[in-house]
Amino acid sequence: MKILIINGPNLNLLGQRKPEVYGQYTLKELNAFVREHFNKIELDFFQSNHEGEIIDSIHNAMENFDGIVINPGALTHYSYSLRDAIEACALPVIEVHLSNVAARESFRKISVISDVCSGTVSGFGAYGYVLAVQGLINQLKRTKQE
Ligand code: CA2
Repeated sequence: MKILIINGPNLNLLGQRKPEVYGQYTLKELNAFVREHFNKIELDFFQSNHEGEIIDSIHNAMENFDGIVINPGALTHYSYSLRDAIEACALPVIEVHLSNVAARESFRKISVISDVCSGTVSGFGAYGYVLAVQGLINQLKRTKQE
């Protein structure tokens, strides 16, 4: 089983500012934390500050991965191109956020991708990525059995 984990704009800054909101881990540490929970699953990690590169990575994932976990950063709240890419890709996609977006500014309460994703995890910090990957694995196993 192969899963792609995508992080969007500004998530390369993790660990440098706002630890009270986004936690202490750098992106490298976050990726290592997620990886150490899954030794039997192939995980690939991609981060970009550019919407088009993220969309390209979703298109390319169709050939090479079984599913995607994505934290699209602020693209979550307004990117219809990202939404279209997720809807068009035949893979299950789980949306993840480090912070509890439902408890923050009103623009963050809006996600234009949630309804084209298979699930959303929000507010559990780095552990949310582990929950998202585990949820995706369970979903993939269930659909294989059907
Ligand atoms: O809670 C999340 O994971 C977010 O997706 C993070 C995005 C934010 O725009 C979403 O509303 C919620 C932003 C990531 C910004 O990352 C920073 C990291 C360190 C310092 C400043 C920003």
